[in-house]
Amino acid sequence: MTQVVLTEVHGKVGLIRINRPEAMNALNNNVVDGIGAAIDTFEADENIGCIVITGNEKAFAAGADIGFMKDFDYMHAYKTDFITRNWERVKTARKPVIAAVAGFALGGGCEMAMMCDMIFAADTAKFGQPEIRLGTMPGAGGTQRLPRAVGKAKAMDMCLTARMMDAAEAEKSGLVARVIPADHLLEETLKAATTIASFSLPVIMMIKESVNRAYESSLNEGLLFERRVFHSAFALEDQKEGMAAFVEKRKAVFKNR
Ligand code: DAK
Repeated sequence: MTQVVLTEVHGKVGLIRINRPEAMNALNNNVVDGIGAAIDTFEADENIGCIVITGNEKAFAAGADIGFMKDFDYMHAYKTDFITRNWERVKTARKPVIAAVAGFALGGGCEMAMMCDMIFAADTAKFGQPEIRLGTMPGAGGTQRLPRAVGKAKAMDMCLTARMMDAAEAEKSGLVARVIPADHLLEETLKAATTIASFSLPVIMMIKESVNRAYESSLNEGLLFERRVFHSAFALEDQKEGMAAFVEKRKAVFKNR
């Protein structure tokens, strides 16, 4: 049987590839379970400092698998906690997760990418929430994360008209961190992930947690959270090493503690 999720380790980076090319990487339970299992493995591995999720050159993921869910009724979706059960594992990862998107990121695919900490897009990337065409609506964060990323006007436009946003517009609108020529997407994303993973792991996690607070709290609460975490960073051996290395004009050697 084809493995619908493949994993690789590149130095200190864990790479997850969604692998259903025959279905534009549509997300079903096996795919979402596979992504969750890969994240579990990479989170438990002290050597890994950053995780990348990618698809193939045609699609990151063209949404939840339409054939799989088309006959669901309300009770089935509710009782099985459709997708929610395994879906949120990306969100709960403590190490940074980067989505490397080429081609289509539609519906659940766009939502999966937005659940990651940042998106690097190939110049071929196309983002959209076209569920309205199927007689349904975004159900995994599209109506919530998209407006936070691109603002209400563009989010309404995309969710209500089903139009796609290309990579250039996505970068201009704040949905993606970088646009990269398609041929270099993975190489450049792995390079950035390797840079992140070269730093102190507890500091990486503290920064991720603090930036995410900005979406969950008022400015003052967020600033207080940041200040407390910043103060706690003085308890790290890696902070002593990082600052000593700067003063001694040498490269820091972090021990992740
Ligand atoms: N599901 C299943 N199969 C799909 C698919 C999908 N989402 N997208 C594409 N495929 C399949 C096509 O059926 C086709 O299969 P064969 O006919 O070859 O067997 C193959 O992939 C190639 O697709 P096309 O022939 O259509 O290729 P094109 O280049 O012409 O078009 C396209 C590419 C991506 C524009 C088009 O395939 C398309 O519009 N796909 C559907 C996009 C879409 O509507 N996505 C939204 C789906 S709804 C939730 C979490 C998530 C969700 C809901 C709840 N919870 C946590 C509660 C998510 C919902 C959705 O994503």
